[in-house]
Amino acid sequence: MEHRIAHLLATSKNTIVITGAGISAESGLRTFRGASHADLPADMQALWKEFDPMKLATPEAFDADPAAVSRWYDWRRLGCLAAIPNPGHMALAELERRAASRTARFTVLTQNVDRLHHKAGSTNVVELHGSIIQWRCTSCETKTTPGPDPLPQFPMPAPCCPNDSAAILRPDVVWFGEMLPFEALRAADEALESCDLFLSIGTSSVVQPAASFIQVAAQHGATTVEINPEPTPISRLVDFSLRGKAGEVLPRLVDRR
Ligand code: BJW
Repeated sequence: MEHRIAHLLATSKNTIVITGAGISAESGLRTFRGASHADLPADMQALWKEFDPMKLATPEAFDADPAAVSRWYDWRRLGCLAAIPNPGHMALAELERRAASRTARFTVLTQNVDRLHHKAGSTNVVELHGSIIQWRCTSCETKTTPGPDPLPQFPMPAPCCPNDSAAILRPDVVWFGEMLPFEALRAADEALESCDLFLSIGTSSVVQPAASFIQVAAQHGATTVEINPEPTPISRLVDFSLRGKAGEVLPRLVDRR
């Protein structure tokens, strides 16, 4: 099966990969959901097993307690800044380079906010759920990239708004109930229209609208592949399901050309 998928990767004209937290797990970043792992310490289990998403990842949570939400996101921001891409990220960057050399398209739609695809060298990356590395002013939307030290104050006043004393920064991520960035949705729609190969990697495929992209791709005639160590709601719908870690499966696909 891997041989067949490697062949598809080498010949497709428009590949889309959607990635989720699982691809960054091998870089030491915690997933949100997924099976508990006896071999992992409690502080490496899925985030939503330890934290309540409704108290952290919604605009209502931020309105109710901006200090607590900002502190939690700053803790995660520092973890993402320290993380380095793993062989899964590197393999996707290599597949993009190979696609470019034969004038084929290769797009990474990522739900991840960690910027590890960029660090690995991927250039055509669409951040569906924003970025934790970037923060934005709640008043004027100006974006800013805080440095590598912990934010000194919670909530962090927005330096771009000296005339709005209530303006504070928030992470530039997409919370539950918020719209995805218009530009990201437009880029995803446009790529999906002519997609002939769609890979879903390291995502539980439960969060909308990202979870539905694979069906859109299939409706346009794309071959669909999932790479995940655990079954998900799309496992029975895809053409090929590869059970394994992204950091192990993807380099094998790259090497098989
Ligand atoms: C490995 C591995 C290894 C482990 N290798 N794999 C339609 C129906 C029902 C509900 C809705 C709907 N449309 C919209 C909604 C509401 C909501 C939603 O989908 N809710 C569902 C949970 C039910 N969606 C939204 O609110 C979205 N907005 C929207 O649609 O706006 C319009 C609208 C609004 C209101 C009503 C209707 C329409 C916004 C979603 C924003 C998601 N935000 C988060 C937080 C981002 C900031 C942060 O980082 O804190 O995004 S939630 C969290 O989940 C994060 C992720 O990007 C997202 C997806 O998670 P992901 O990446 O799949 O990770 P996991 O942890 O779930 O899975 C990891 C997988 O990896 C597992 O399967 C493992 O097995 C695997 N794995 N190791 C490969 N080594």
